Amino acid sequence: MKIKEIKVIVCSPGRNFVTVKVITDEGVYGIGDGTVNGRELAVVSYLKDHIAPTLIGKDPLRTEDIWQYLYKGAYWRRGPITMAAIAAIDMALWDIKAKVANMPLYQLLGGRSRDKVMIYKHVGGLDISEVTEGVIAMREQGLDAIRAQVSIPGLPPIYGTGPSTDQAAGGMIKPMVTEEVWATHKYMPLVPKLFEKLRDAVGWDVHLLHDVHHRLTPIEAARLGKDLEPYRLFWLEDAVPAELQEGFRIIRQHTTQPLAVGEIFNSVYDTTTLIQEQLIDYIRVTAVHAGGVTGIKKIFDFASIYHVKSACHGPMDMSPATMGANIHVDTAINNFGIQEFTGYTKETYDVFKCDWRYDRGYLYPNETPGHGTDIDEDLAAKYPYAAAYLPVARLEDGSMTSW
Ligand code: EZ4
Ligand code: CO
Repeated sequence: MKIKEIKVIVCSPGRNFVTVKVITDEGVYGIGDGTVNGRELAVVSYLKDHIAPTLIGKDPLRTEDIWQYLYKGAYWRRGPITMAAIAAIDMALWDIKAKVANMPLYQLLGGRSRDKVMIYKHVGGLDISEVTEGVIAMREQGLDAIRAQVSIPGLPPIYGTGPSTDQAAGGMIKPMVTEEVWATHKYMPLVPKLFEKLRDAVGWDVHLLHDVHHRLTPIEAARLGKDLEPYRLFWLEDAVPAELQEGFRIIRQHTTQPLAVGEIFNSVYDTTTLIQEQLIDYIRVTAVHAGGVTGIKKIFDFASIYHVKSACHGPMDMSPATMGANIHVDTAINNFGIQEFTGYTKETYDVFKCDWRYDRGYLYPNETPGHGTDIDEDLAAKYPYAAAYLPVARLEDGSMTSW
Protein backbone atom coordinates (compact mmCIF):
# COMPACT_ATOMS: atom_id res chain seq x y z
CA MET A 1 0.00 0.00 0.00
CA LYS A 2 1.30 3.45 -0.94
CA ILE A 3 0.26 7.05 -0.30
CA LYS A 4 -1.04 8.31 -3.66
CA GLU A 5 -2.36 11.78 -2.89
CA ILE A 6 -2.64 14.23 0.02
CA LYS A 7 -5.43 16.81 -0.17
CA VAL A 8 -5.46 19.82 2.14
CA ILE A 9 -9.00 21.09 2.60
CA VAL A 10 -9.72 24.47 4.22
CA CYS A 11 -13.32 25.24 5.10
CA SER A 12 -15.23 27.54 7.42
CA PRO A 13 -18.59 26.05 8.44
CA GLY A 14 -18.93 28.60 11.25
CA ARG A 15 -15.18 28.69 11.88
CA ASN A 16 -12.03 27.70 10.01
CA PHE A 17 -10.81 24.11 9.87
CA VAL A 18 -7.74 22.65 8.14
CA THR A 19 -8.29 19.03 7.14
CA VAL A 20 -6.03 16.56 5.34
CA LYS A 21 -7.22 13.60 3.35
CA VAL A 22 -4.49 11.02 2.75
CA ILE A 23 -5.49 8.79 -0.17
CA THR A 24 -3.80 5.44 -0.88
CA ASP A 25 -3.30 3.57 -4.15
CA GLU A 26 -5.80 0.98 -2.86
CA GLY A 27 -8.55 3.55 -2.44
CA VAL A 28 -8.56 3.55 1.38
CA TYR A 29 -8.20 7.08 2.77
CA GLY A 30 -7.75 8.72 6.16
CA ILE A 31 -8.80 12.09 7.60
CA GLY A 32 -6.69 14.33 9.86
CA ASP A 33 -7.10 17.77 11.52
CA GLY A 34 -4.39 20.46 11.38
CA THR A 35 -6.33 23.46 12.69
CA VAL A 36 -4.43 26.10 14.69
CA ASN A 37 -7.03 28.72 15.60
CA GLY A 38 -6.17 32.11 14.07
CA ARG A 39 -3.01 30.80 12.30
CA GLU A 40 -4.66 28.27 9.97
CA LEU A 41 -2.94 29.10 6.69
CA ALA A 42 0.55 28.62 8.11
CA VAL A 43 -0.32 24.94 8.64
CA VAL A 44 -1.85 24.74 5.16
CA SER A 45 1.41 25.89 3.61
CA TYR A 46 3.48 23.58 5.84
CA LEU A 47 1.36 20.64 4.70
CA LYS A 48 1.00 21.53 1.03
CA ASP A 49 4.39 23.03 0.29
CA HIS A 50 6.67 21.12 2.67
CA ILE A 51 5.18 17.79 3.74
CA ALA A 52 2.82 16.39 1.10
CA PRO A 53 5.39 16.10 -1.71
CA THR A 54 7.79 14.10 0.51
CA LEU A 55 5.19 11.48 1.48
CA ILE A 56 3.87 10.38 -1.93
CA GLY A 57 4.81 6.73 -2.51
CA LYS A 58 5.46 5.99 1.19
CA ASP A 59 3.79 3.10 3.06
CA PRO A 60 0.93 4.71 5.08
CA LEU A 61 0.96 1.90 7.65
CA ARG A 62 4.40 2.99 8.94
CA THR A 63 2.82 5.52 11.32
CA GLU A 64 5.72 5.63 13.80
CA ASP A 65 8.38 5.89 11.10
CA ILE A 66 6.51 8.66 9.25
CA TRP A 67 6.01 10.54 12.53
CA GLN A 68 9.77 10.35 13.20
CA TYR A 69 10.55 11.22 9.56
CA LEU A 70 8.52 14.42 9.86
CA TYR A 71 9.73 15.26 13.42
CA LYS A 72 13.43 14.45 13.17
CA GLY A 73 13.60 15.11 9.45
CA ALA A 74 12.33 18.69 9.73
CA TYR A 75 15.45 19.61 11.75
CA TRP A 76 13.34 22.53 13.14
CA ARG A 77 11.63 20.50 15.84
CA ARG A 78 8.44 21.16 17.81
CA GLY A 79 6.33 24.33 17.70
CA PRO A 80 2.57 24.57 17.14
CA ILE A 81 2.65 24.78 13.33
CA THR A 82 5.06 21.88 12.78
CA MET A 83 3.32 19.67 15.34
CA ALA A 84 -0.18 20.42 13.97
CA ALA A 85 1.00 19.50 10.47
CA ILE A 86 2.53 16.25 11.79
CA ALA A 87 -0.69 15.64 13.75
CA ALA A 88 -2.89 16.01 10.67
CA ILE A 89 -0.89 13.40 8.77
CA ASP A 90 -0.59 11.11 11.80
CA MET A 91 -4.35 11.10 12.49
CA ALA A 92 -5.06 10.30 8.86
CA LEU A 93 -2.53 7.43 8.90
CA TRP A 94 -4.07 5.92 12.05
CA ASP A 95 -7.48 6.26 10.39
CA ILE A 96 -6.14 4.31 7.38
CA LYS A 97 -4.49 1.67 9.58
CA ALA A 98 -7.72 1.06 11.51
CA LYS A 99 -9.74 0.89 8.29
CA VAL A 100 -7.26 -1.65 6.86
CA ALA A 101 -7.52 -3.66 10.10
CA ASN A 102 -11.32 -3.31 9.86
CA MET A 103 -11.43 -2.15 13.49
CA PRO A 104 -12.33 0.98 15.43
CA LEU A 105 -9.12 2.87 16.21
CA TYR A 106 -9.20 2.19 19.97
CA GLN A 107 -8.60 -1.52 19.28
CA LEU A 108 -5.20 -0.68 17.83
CA LEU A 109 -4.29 1.43 20.88
CA GLY A 110 -4.77 -1.37 23.40
CA GLY A 111 -8.49 -1.97 23.21
CA ARG A 112 -11.26 -0.68 25.41
CA SER A 113 -10.36 0.41 28.96
CA ARG A 114 -13.73 2.04 29.73
CA ASP A 115 -17.35 2.01 28.63
CA LYS A 116 -17.79 5.76 28.19
CA VAL A 117 -15.76 8.96 28.07
CA MET A 118 -16.73 11.65 30.60
CA ILE A 119 -16.81 15.16 29.17
CA TYR A 120 -17.25 18.65 30.52
CA LYS A 121 -18.91 21.64 28.92
CA HIS A 122 -18.66 25.37 29.61
CA VAL A 123 -21.06 27.71 31.37
CA GLY A 124 -20.43 31.47 31.40
CA GLY A 125 -22.51 34.40 32.57
CA LEU A 126 -22.54 38.09 33.34
CA ASP A 127 -23.07 37.50 37.06
CA ILE A 128 -23.10 34.66 39.59
CA SER A 129 -26.85 34.05 39.41
CA GLU A 130 -26.75 33.77 35.61
CA VAL A 131 -23.89 31.23 35.84
CA THR A 132 -25.78 29.31 38.52
CA GLU A 133 -28.87 29.04 36.32
CA GLY A 134 -26.66 27.84 33.48
CA VAL A 135 -24.98 25.18 35.63
CA ILE A 136 -28.36 23.92 36.92
CA ALA A 137 -29.64 23.70 33.33
CA MET A 138 -26.54 21.82 32.21
CA ARG A 139 -26.83 19.40 35.13
CA GLU A 140 -30.36 18.67 33.93
CA GLN A 141 -28.90 17.81 30.51
CA GLY A 142 -26.97 14.99 32.16
CA LEU A 143 -23.56 16.64 32.60
CA ASP A 144 -21.46 15.22 35.44
CA ALA A 145 -18.70 17.82 34.93
CA ILE A 146 -19.13 21.52 34.22
CA ARG A 147 -16.68 24.41 33.76
CA ALA A 148 -17.94 27.69 35.22
CA GLN A 149 -16.72 31.21 34.38
CA VAL A 150 -18.15 34.59 35.41
CA SER A 151 -17.74 38.18 34.20
CA ILE A 152 -15.95 40.63 36.45
CA PRO A 153 -18.01 43.61 37.62
CA GLY A 154 -16.47 46.83 36.39
CA LEU A 155 -14.88 45.14 33.36
CA PRO A 156 -16.51 44.32 30.03
CA PRO A 157 -17.24 40.59 29.51
CA ILE A 158 -14.15 38.81 28.21
CA TYR A 159 -13.32 35.39 26.86
CA GLY A 160 -14.80 32.57 28.90
CA THR A 161 -17.13 34.76 30.92
CA GLY A 162 -20.15 36.57 29.53
CA PRO A 163 -22.51 35.17 26.91
CA SER A 164 -21.19 37.72 24.41
CA THR A 165 -17.94 35.79 24.28
CA ASP A 166 -19.55 32.36 24.40
CA GLN A 167 -17.60 30.12 22.06
CA ALA A 168 -20.67 28.07 21.30
CA ALA A 169 -22.04 31.10 19.51
CA GLY A 170 -18.70 31.56 17.77
CA GLY A 171 -18.40 34.85 19.59
CA MET A 172 -14.73 34.76 20.51
CA ILE A 173 -13.60 34.59 16.87
CA LYS A 174 -13.79 37.98 15.19
CA PRO A 175 -12.85 39.21 11.70
CA MET A 176 -10.59 41.77 13.44
CA VAL A 177 -8.40 41.51 16.54
CA THR A 178 -10.42 42.65 19.56
CA GLU A 179 -8.77 43.94 22.75
CA GLU A 180 -10.01 42.76 26.15
CA VAL A 181 -9.25 44.21 29.60
CA TRP A 182 -8.00 42.28 32.60
CA ALA A 183 -7.67 43.12 36.32
CA THR A 184 -6.50 40.34 38.64
CA HIS A 185 -7.49 42.09 41.88
CA LYS A 186 -11.11 42.37 40.70
CA TYR A 187 -11.20 38.71 39.62
CA MET A 188 -9.58 36.96 42.59
CA PRO A 189 -12.26 37.58 45.28
CA LEU A 190 -15.11 36.77 42.88
CA VAL A 191 -14.23 33.18 41.93
CA PRO A 192 -14.59 31.60 45.41
CA LYS A 193 -17.98 33.36 45.75
CA LEU A 194 -19.07 31.80 42.45
CA PHE A 195 -18.16 28.28 43.58
CA GLU A 196 -19.69 28.73 47.02
CA LYS A 197 -22.98 29.59 45.30
CA LEU A 198 -22.63 26.71 42.84
CA ARG A 199 -22.04 24.12 45.57
CA ASP A 200 -25.15 25.41 47.36
CA ALA A 201 -27.14 25.12 44.14
CA VAL A 202 -25.97 21.77 42.70
CA GLY A 203 -24.34 19.96 45.62
CA TRP A 204 -21.26 17.78 45.68
CA ASP A 205 -22.00 14.98 43.20
CA VAL A 206 -21.04 17.12 40.22
CA HIS A 207 -17.47 17.95 39.13
CA LEU A 208 -16.91 21.71 38.89
CA LEU A 209 -13.98 23.13 36.90
CA HIS A 210 -12.56 26.61 36.35
CA ASP A 211 -10.23 27.98 33.62
CA VAL A 212 -7.94 30.88 34.64
CA HIS A 213 -6.66 31.10 31.06
CA HIS A 214 -3.04 31.94 31.97
CA ARG A 215 -3.97 35.19 33.72
CA LEU A 216 -2.23 34.86 37.11
CA THR A 217 1.27 34.71 38.55
CA PRO A 218 2.29 31.60 40.54
CA ILE A 219 1.76 33.18 43.95
CA GLU A 220 -1.63 34.61 42.89
CA ALA A 221 -2.62 31.15 41.62
CA ALA A 222 -1.53 29.66 44.94
CA ARG A 223 -3.82 32.12 46.76
CA LEU A 224 -6.74 31.32 44.47
CA GLY A 225 -6.16 27.58 44.87
CA LYS A 226 -6.25 27.93 48.67
CA ASP A 227 -9.41 30.05 48.53
CA LEU A 228 -11.11 27.45 46.32
CA GLU A 229 -10.18 24.44 48.46
CA PRO A 230 -13.48 24.41 50.42
CA TYR A 231 -15.42 23.92 47.16
CA ARG A 232 -13.32 20.91 45.99
CA LEU A 233 -12.96 21.81 42.32
CA PHE A 234 -12.15 19.00 39.89
CA TRP A 235 -9.39 21.31 38.65
CA LEU A 236 -8.02 24.81 38.29
CA GLU A 237 -6.93 25.13 34.65
CA ASP A 238 -4.06 27.14 33.14
CA ALA A 239 -3.53 29.08 36.36
CA VAL A 240 -0.33 30.65 34.96
CA PRO A 241 1.38 30.75 31.57
CA ALA A 242 3.29 27.47 31.56
CA GLU A 243 6.40 28.08 29.48
CA LEU A 244 8.04 28.36 32.90
CA GLN A 245 7.25 24.91 34.21
CA GLU A 246 9.04 25.63 37.52
CA GLY A 247 6.34 28.22 38.33
CA PHE A 248 4.03 25.36 39.27
CA ARG A 249 6.31 24.46 42.20
CA ILE A 250 5.11 27.62 43.97
CA ILE A 251 1.44 26.82 43.37
CA ARG A 252 1.88 23.20 44.43
CA GLN A 253 3.61 24.12 47.70
CA HIS A 254 0.57 26.07 48.84
CA THR A 255 -2.57 24.28 47.74
CA THR A 256 -4.21 20.86 47.44
CA GLN A 257 -6.41 22.20 44.64
CA PRO A 258 -5.88 19.82 41.63
CA LEU A 259 -4.22 21.55 38.67
CA ALA A 260 -4.53 21.15 34.90
CA VAL A 261 -2.40 22.66 32.15
CA GLY A 262 -1.14 22.03 28.63
CA GLU A 263 -3.73 23.00 25.99
CA ILE A 264 -1.10 24.99 24.09
CA PHE A 265 1.72 22.45 24.57
CA ASN A 266 2.88 20.53 21.55
CA SER A 267 5.52 18.12 22.80
CA VAL A 268 6.38 15.89 25.72
CA TYR A 269 9.35 18.22 26.38
CA ASP A 270 6.88 20.95 27.40
CA THR A 271 5.78 18.69 30.24
CA THR A 272 8.82 16.97 31.72
CA THR A 273 9.28 19.11 34.86
CA LEU A 274 5.52 19.38 35.41
CA ILE A 275 4.99 15.64 35.17
CA GLN A 276 8.17 14.22 36.72
CA GLU A 277 7.88 16.49 39.76
CA GLN A 278 4.13 15.74 39.96
CA LEU A 279 3.32 19.45 39.85
CA ILE A 280 0.06 18.89 37.96
CA ASP A 281 -2.80 16.40 38.01
CA TYR A 282 -4.12 16.63 34.45
CA ILE A 283 -2.25 17.14 31.18
CA ARG A 284 -4.36 18.86 28.51
CA VAL A 285 -2.55 18.03 25.25
CA THR A 286 -4.87 17.21 22.36
CA ALA A 287 -4.35 15.23 19.16
CA VAL A 288 -4.16 18.17 16.74
CA HIS A 289 -1.72 20.34 18.70
CA ALA A 290 0.64 17.71 20.08
CA GLY A 291 1.56 15.50 17.16
CA GLY A 292 -1.53 13.40 16.58
CA VAL A 293 -2.45 10.04 18.06
CA THR A 294 1.23 9.07 18.16
CA GLY A 295 2.16 12.30 19.96
CA ILE A 296 -0.48 12.28 22.70
CA LYS A 297 -0.21 8.54 23.30
CA LYS A 298 3.49 8.99 24.10
CA ILE A 299 2.73 11.92 26.45
CA PHE A 300 -0.13 10.14 28.26
CA ASP A 301 1.93 6.96 28.71
CA PHE A 302 4.74 9.07 30.21
CA ALA A 303 2.23 10.88 32.44
CA SER A 304 0.76 7.59 33.68
CA ILE A 305 4.00 6.77 35.49
CA TYR A 306 3.62 9.95 37.60
CA HIS A 307 -0.10 9.72 38.51
CA VAL A 308 -0.99 12.40 35.97
CA LYS A 309 -4.23 11.88 34.02
CA SER A 310 -5.27 12.87 30.51
CA ALA A 311 -7.63 15.74 29.77
CA CYS A 312 -7.62 16.45 26.04
CA HIS A 313 -8.38 20.02 25.05
CA GLY A 314 -11.57 19.97 23.01
CA PRO A 315 -13.43 23.22 22.32
CA MET A 316 -14.92 23.78 18.88
CA ASP A 317 -11.74 25.20 17.35
CA MET A 318 -10.39 21.68 16.90
CA SER A 319 -12.32 19.81 14.28
CA PRO A 320 -14.46 16.70 14.76
CA ALA A 321 -11.51 14.70 13.34
CA THR A 322 -9.43 15.66 16.39
CA MET A 323 -12.38 14.81 18.62
CA GLY A 324 -12.68 11.39 16.97
CA ALA A 325 -8.97 10.69 17.47
CA ASN A 326 -9.16 11.91 21.09
CA ILE A 327 -12.19 9.74 21.91
CA HIS A 328 -10.34 6.62 20.76
CA VAL A 329 -7.26 7.46 22.84
CA ASP A 330 -9.53 8.36 25.82
CA THR A 331 -11.23 4.96 25.48
CA ALA A 332 -8.01 2.97 25.28
CA ILE A 333 -5.68 4.44 27.91
CA ASN A 334 -5.89 3.57 31.61
CA ASN A 335 -4.99 7.07 32.90
CA PHE A 336 -7.89 8.91 31.26
CA GLY A 337 -9.14 11.87 33.32
CA ILE A 338 -11.74 13.82 31.35
CA GLN A 339 -12.41 15.10 27.82
CA GLU A 340 -13.40 18.71 27.07
CA PHE A 341 -16.30 18.78 24.60
CA THR A 342 -18.32 21.89 23.74
CA GLY A 343 -20.07 20.30 20.75
CA TYR A 344 -20.19 21.82 17.27
CA THR A 345 -22.51 24.00 15.21
CA LYS A 346 -24.97 22.35 12.82
CA GLU A 347 -22.90 23.58 9.85
CA THR A 348 -19.80 21.85 11.23
CA TYR A 349 -21.67 18.59 11.82
CA ASP A 350 -23.06 18.80 8.26
CA VAL A 351 -19.55 19.03 6.78
CA PHE A 352 -17.93 16.50 9.13
CA LYS A 353 -19.72 13.15 9.29
CA CYS A 354 -19.21 11.64 12.75
CA ASP A 355 -19.72 7.98 13.63
CA TRP A 356 -18.71 8.60 17.25
CA ARG A 357 -21.52 9.99 19.37
CA TYR A 358 -22.36 12.24 22.32
CA ASP A 359 -25.11 11.47 24.80
CA ARG A 360 -25.90 13.20 28.11
CA GLY A 361 -22.43 14.06 29.35
CA TYR A 362 -20.51 11.19 27.75
CA LEU A 363 -18.84 10.41 24.42
CA TYR A 364 -18.86 6.98 22.81
CA PRO A 365 -16.37 5.86 20.15
CA ASN A 366 -17.63 4.47 16.85
CA GLU A 367 -17.50 0.71 16.31
CA THR A 368 -17.00 1.28 12.59
CA PRO A 369 -13.40 1.07 11.23
CA GLY A 370 -11.17 4.13 11.75
CA HIS A 371 -11.50 7.14 14.08
CA GLY A 372 -15.04 7.73 12.89
CA THR A 373 -14.85 11.19 11.29
CA ASP A 374 -15.13 11.93 7.57
CA ILE A 375 -15.48 15.12 5.54
CA ASP A 376 -18.01 16.00 2.84
CA GLU A 377 -15.69 17.78 0.41
CA ASP A 378 -18.45 19.20 -1.81
CA LEU A 379 -20.22 20.75 1.15
CA ALA A 380 -16.90 21.96 2.63
CA ALA A 381 -16.27 23.87 -0.62
CA LYS A 382 -19.42 25.91 0.07
CA TYR A 383 -17.80 27.37 3.24
CA PRO A 384 -14.59 29.14 2.10
CA TYR A 385 -11.86 30.29 4.50
CA ALA A 386 -12.65 33.53 6.33
CA ALA A 387 -9.87 35.44 8.13
CA ALA A 388 -10.51 35.30 11.88
CA TYR A 389 -8.62 36.31 14.98
CA LEU A 390 -8.52 35.51 18.66
CA PRO A 391 -8.68 38.51 21.01
CA VAL A 392 -5.69 39.97 22.85
CA ALA A 393 -5.72 41.23 26.45
CA ARG A 394 -4.43 44.38 28.15
CA LEU A 395 -4.30 45.51 31.77
CA GLU A 396 -6.25 48.59 32.76
CA ASP A 397 -3.13 50.72 32.22
CA GLY A 398 -2.96 49.59 28.60
CA SER A 399 -0.07 47.11 28.82
CA MET A 400 -0.26 43.70 27.15
CA THR A 401 -0.98 40.71 29.34
CA SER A 402 -1.39 36.94 28.95
CA TRP A 403 -4.79 35.40 28.28
O1 EZ4 B 1 -9.23 29.46 24.52
O2 EZ4 B 1 -9.07 26.79 22.16
O3 EZ4 B 1 -10.17 25.29 27.68
N1 EZ4 B 1 -10.37 25.78 26.66
C1 EZ4 B 1 -9.86 26.93 26.21
C2 EZ4 B 1 -10.12 27.24 24.76
C3 EZ4 B 1 -9.08 28.14 24.09
C4 EZ4 B 1 -9.24 28.10 22.59
C5 EZ4 B 1 -8.23 29.00 21.87
O4 EZ4 B 1 -8.28 28.77 20.50
O5 EZ4 B 1 -9.23 27.64 26.94
O6 EZ4 B 1 -11.41 27.71 24.58
CO1 CO C 1 -8.51 26.35 28.61
